[in-house]
Order: sequence, then structure tokens, then C-alpha cells
Amino acid sequence: KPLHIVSAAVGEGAGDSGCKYAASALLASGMAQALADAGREVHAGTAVASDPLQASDRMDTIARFNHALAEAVLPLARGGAQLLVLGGDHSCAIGSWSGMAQALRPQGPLGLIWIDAHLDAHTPDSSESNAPHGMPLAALLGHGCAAFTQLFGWSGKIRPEHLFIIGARSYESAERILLDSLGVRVFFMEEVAREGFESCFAQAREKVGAECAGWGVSMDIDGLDPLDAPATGTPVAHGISLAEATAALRGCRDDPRFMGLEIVEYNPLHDFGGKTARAVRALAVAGLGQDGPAAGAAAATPGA
Ligand code: DIR
Ligand code: MN
Ligand code: MN
Ligand code: MN
Repeated sequence: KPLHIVSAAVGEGAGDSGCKYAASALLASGMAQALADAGREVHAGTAVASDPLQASDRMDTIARFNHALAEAVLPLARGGAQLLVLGGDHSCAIGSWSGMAQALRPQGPLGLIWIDAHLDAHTPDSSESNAPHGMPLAALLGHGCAAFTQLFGWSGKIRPEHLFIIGARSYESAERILLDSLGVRVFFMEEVAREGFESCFAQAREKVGAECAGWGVSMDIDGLDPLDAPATGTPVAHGISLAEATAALRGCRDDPRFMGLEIVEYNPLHDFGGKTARAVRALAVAGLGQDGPAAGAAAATPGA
């Protein structure tokens, strides 16, 4: 399968907007080449950027951006490519996964594995920060404002039983109450620490593989331990190790129903020495590269 890299240059959804520059920084530091070295036919062309000058407020900026992103993702996903979406703040997930869900709609439901320190399940009414990057899961589940939920004219892009959140350890009660009321399976960080990330990921993967026409992974790098991925806007201590994350992601690309990987919240402006860029590259190569020496070598030396 061809692999398309989609740049989602948006940062207005987060308090710290430096992640707007993540995709261009990652492409400049060799992301496409690393995936080509790992055996993929890489198309690194599609870029969508937010334009606050065209919008009346922040919610409008994010809504317009996500409509454009969803329209960009749709034909690529429909054409059968796998996607690497480089965020961007996590609000870009509204566009990425709405586009994927629309592409998949004739065949069946979309499954999503969401790796994050946060629950990202606020509605505009429940959010204390009013930051859209705390809202994408509520939107994809069909809750919140129509500008986020009604892309392509329908809502509920992900059904609650097809969503798996892994690594959560920082959240407000309103988002937990919403997810509980919908029956979403959340692997909180205590469970991940006890059972191992690979086991949690494998359970999620088994469910989406059995019940969904296609599935993907949205990786907020703040789900990782800040020791492994420090350059992010809202780091939270005691997260998933990079080694466990790369081990679990390896082989996703060989599943014909695997539609893509989204990696968000990397802030290159805080990445002294490029450690977090190497972590992001290792995640991408693990999930999307071919198994073999190239992928193995890249994953084994994330801190080199
Ligand atoms: C917090 C932080 N729950 C909020 N969310 C973050 O602002 O809604 N999500 N950082 O990634
Ligand atoms: Mn997060
Ligand atoms: Mn949150
Ligand atoms: Mn997030």
C-alpha cells in the first residue's frame, strides 16, 4: 500500500501552539526518508494549515481547519492508502478521523485506539480551559457543537464500543462522566502500568479488528513518559515508555484494515537536541514501516 503523509499544521487548539510547526519540522528532519528506508512508498505531499485570519474566533478556526483536513483525508483513505497524519494539536483528530470514517462508511464502522495522558472528551460546555484539543473525542462520538460533530452531514463518526483510550492519567470529571455514560473502555494508566501497554493495546486491537471495517491509532505524545518525549505542551509524569509503545505498534501496517497513524502534540520549539523528534520518528517507523532490520534499528535506538 502507498503511504501518504498528511501535515496538519494547527496549534490554535492548544494553550501552547508550538505544535503548529511539528509537521514541517518532522519532515525537515527526515520523516519521509525514515519511512522510505523502512520499506514504504512514501507520498509526502498533502498539507493543511489553519488560518486564523479567515475565522471569527478560535472555535471557528478549528472548525474550518478540520473541515479542510477531513476533505483532504477522504480521497486518500478512499483510494486505499495508509496515512500518517502529523499534527498539530489534538483537535486535528476531528478532521483526520471524520475523513477516515466517511471513506469507510459504505463498508462499516471505524475503530480508533487513542493513546493519551488525557481523555480529550470535553464539550464546549464542560471544558474549563475552552481549549479545542481537549474536545476531539467528544466530537467524534457525536457530542458538542455541530461545527465539530456534523462533518459530511452526520455525527457519531466513532461508536463508543469501537473506541479504546490508553494511558489516561489527567482529566476532569465531566469528560470521565461522558465516557462512562457511553460505555467507552478506558485503560487508565494504573492498569497500563500493571498489565503492560502491549497487553492493553493488543486487547484494543483485537476488538477493533473483529468488529470494524477499518481502524487506526491516534497517538498524543503526551501519553508517553515525559522522560522519553519531553517536547510537548502538556506533559504528565509516569506515562508509557517509548520502548513499549514502539513494540506494540510494530506490525500494525500489515493489517489490511489498518488505515493509519496520527501523531500529535509534538512541539519542536521545545525539542532541545531533537530527542522528541527521534521518538516521533521511531513511533512512525514502528507503526508504518516494514518489519525488518531498518524498522528494528530505528526503534531500538530512539534516544541515540
Ligand atoms: C485539559 C487538558 N483536560 C483541557 N487537555 C489536554 O484543557 O481540557 N489534552 N492537554 O491533550
Ligand atoms: Mn494529551
Ligand atoms: Mn483534557
Ligand atoms: Mn490529546
